[in-house]
Amino acid sequence: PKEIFLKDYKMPDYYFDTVDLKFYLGEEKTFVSSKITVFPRVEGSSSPLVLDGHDVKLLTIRVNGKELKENDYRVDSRHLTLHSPPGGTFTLEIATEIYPQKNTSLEGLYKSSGNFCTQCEAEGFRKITFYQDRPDIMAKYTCYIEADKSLYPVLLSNGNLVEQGDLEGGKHFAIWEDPFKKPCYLFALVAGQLESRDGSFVTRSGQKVALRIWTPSQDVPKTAHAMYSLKAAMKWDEDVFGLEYDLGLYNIVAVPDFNMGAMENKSLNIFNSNLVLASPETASDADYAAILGVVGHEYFHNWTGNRVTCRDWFQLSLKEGLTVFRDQEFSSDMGSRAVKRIADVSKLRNYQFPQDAGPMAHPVRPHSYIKMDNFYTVTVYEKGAEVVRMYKTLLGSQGFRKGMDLYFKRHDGQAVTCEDFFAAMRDANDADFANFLTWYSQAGTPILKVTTSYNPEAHTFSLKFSQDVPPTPGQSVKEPMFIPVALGLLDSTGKDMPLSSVYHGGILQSIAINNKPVYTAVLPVTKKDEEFVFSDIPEQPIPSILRGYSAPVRLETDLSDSDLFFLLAHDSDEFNRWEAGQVLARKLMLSLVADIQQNKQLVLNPKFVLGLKSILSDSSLDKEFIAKAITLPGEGEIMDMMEVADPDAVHAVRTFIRKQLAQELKEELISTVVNNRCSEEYVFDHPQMARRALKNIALAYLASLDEPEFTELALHEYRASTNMTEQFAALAAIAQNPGKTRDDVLADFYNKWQHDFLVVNKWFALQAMSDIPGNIENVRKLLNHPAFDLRNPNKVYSLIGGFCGSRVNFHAKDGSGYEFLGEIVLQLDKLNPQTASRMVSAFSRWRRYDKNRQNLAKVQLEKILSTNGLSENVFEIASKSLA
Ligand code: BAL
Ligand code: ZN
Repeated sequence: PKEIFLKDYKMPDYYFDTVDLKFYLGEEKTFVSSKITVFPRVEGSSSPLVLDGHDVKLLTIRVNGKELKENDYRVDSRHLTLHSPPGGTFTLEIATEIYPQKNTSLEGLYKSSGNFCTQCEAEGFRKITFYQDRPDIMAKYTCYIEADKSLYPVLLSNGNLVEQGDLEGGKHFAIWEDPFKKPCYLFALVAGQLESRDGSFVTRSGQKVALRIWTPSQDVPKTAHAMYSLKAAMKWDEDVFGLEYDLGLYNIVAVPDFNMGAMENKSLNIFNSNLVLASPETASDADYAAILGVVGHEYFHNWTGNRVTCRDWFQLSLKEGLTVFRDQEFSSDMGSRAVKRIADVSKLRNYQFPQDAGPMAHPVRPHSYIKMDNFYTVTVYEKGAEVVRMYKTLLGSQGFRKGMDLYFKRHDGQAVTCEDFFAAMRDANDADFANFLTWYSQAGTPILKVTTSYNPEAHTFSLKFSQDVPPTPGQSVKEPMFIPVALGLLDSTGKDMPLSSVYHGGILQSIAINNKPVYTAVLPVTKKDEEFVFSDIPEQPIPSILRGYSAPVRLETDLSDSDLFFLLAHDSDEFNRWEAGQVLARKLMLSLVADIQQNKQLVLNPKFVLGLKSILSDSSLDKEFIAKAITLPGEGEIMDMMEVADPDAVHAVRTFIRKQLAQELKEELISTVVNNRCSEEYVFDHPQMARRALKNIALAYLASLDEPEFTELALHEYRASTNMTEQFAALAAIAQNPGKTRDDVLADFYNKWQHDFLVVNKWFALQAMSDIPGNIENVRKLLNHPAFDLRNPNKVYSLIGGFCGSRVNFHAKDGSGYEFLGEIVLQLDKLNPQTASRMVSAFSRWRRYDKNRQNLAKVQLEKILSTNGLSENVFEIASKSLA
């Protein structure tokens, strides 16, 4: 396999102006013709034109209407090369044949539940026809679709429907025209038996937009929340960024077989069903929130991704980091900002930090790839969003908006780079971003250490920062990063102190805004070692550092436990209030892990219990915040902080603390469950969701005790629930403990929901993730369950992905978990390389474990790599993991 490098980027020799596509959809094969207006970048040049193509059969090729002879071109398994094009603008016509019914990779044109659909990002268009499949080729498209009318009554593509009609032989056609130039990765086609929920939106300039969400007819009632989310997103983008929708029609189609979550094709988004369909009975609050966020995300791409796109795939974060940031902000504004921030930072820590510390570590803008699909990662998306957030932290809301406005003014209709975004932010604000660009080029999570000291005579408070970026594959030496540190100082009553100036680099600098002191200052840490000294600090403060998690770093402070308990009780920054509790919990868990490894008796620090008790009983706090604050850090997060990860010890410690807390806070937890029952009709709003979140976590704690009283309580909640959030939480609470009750309730749940594939996926995932001993046998059985199908990505993510998330069973000492994954990856790779490569990633951090586990995992990786016909996707992950 060939590695592709950012440094080798070259402008294309040819551009495309217009593209007319024709699809004749059939049951065995589909005929595709394309007519492209091509012009050379340098007038008169007639260098060879190389088109990409994969699993496409070439029928004919014409230049300016004349069919080419065999020695005018060359076709191999991946390319079609025209040796000497005419040397000016010319028309290229290509006729091809493809086989969507046989396409299990779910890239290009394929069938999902009897309907045709497409997925072209990143490089799927080459599975439809020969093309320059790269994002800097932007053209205007028309699309003619012809198909059997009874089998495929709905025919959709990008842009506006300009004509449709019936044809002989029971066929019909539709012609779509997209007035906006686009790269081919945004092309889409859907044909099938679908019905729509219709809505409309009037933009602030008065344009009426028809909104349609398409699904099989029985699912239309479950699209109300997606429609609500779409309208909310359209309004929000106008209000916050001044961005309007630009066509008269916006389509969303839900399909059950989809590799990703969703795809932002121009005016024809295609979604994985689980991110569209929701009803209170079948979808949880988390599903509702995900739908809101992803419908928003795909809509926001219309400007950040579609109108302004990426020059090449290395720039992916230009659109994805920015669009994730935008969807995070949208969800924050629609719900609770603090809770959303906590959830996003938890995701970063649990998934991105491990990636940044492992063999697949790559910068937000990678330097190279073998298969681009492998770089749709938490680093490009979530760390990329943190990078965008730092611009906003440094510039403020208004400065950030000025930067965005300039970005669109300069680049609308263009394919650009991360530097272009950086330059727009800088130029719009006349800002000095020093070494900020290293966030795009250096991988690894920076470690930021801070030591503090108070001088009671001089009334000064000093913070000395020191930063290190750990080495990552291919990058052994790192430069210092630009780290914005948002900081507040609390006085002895817990109030924020006013801050007006700080000594930095020997100069007294004002941090006041409009001559008024601030309560949170943003300190620009740009060097390896740097000191900031606040003056006029009348008493020893407790510093609240990295408020709102102002930079994606690992922070190490000299705060004592009592400082942390103080922040947990008083910090006005809710994120840091939660964070103080998490720092305490991480310290506690690590020290208990050391105890267990030395066979010491485990004892829980009573101060920790009291700290959580006061949070749990504080009625002034938001209920979802309480739920987050009493949730212990994940096992992965703790293992990540250990020299050698010990899944058994970490699991035992987390289980011990949970049970101990449940025992000692029993009364509070019982009243939390009882007082948060509610008979109101389900509404997706923050107060109701917060209530359910708190009740559900309290129930989970109690059920962990495995006492009949609480099993009964959980059973009662399971039976009494009228929505999936509470029903599933009660099921999960019961399922913690092996035994007959667990088996009965799991069977009952399946019987109730077997007709609903999305709910059945939850049922698979719950069992797959279970930590009950020897669960591998159950997972192997579920592989043969009639509802399971290796060809459906969601089912794979639920059962196989879920199993890999169980620290104890996936990492079983006997290697049974690794062996299972090894077998599955090889089966899956033949069907769907993208899904197989996501699964094989579970092996990537094998070096973090003990020698025995290392050997067992290595054997599986070696076996995978030595298999003939392995996909580039799996090859890249497996080979980098072993390197
Ligand atoms: N562009 C791929 C799916 C998404 O990030 O929206
Ligand atoms: Zn996206």
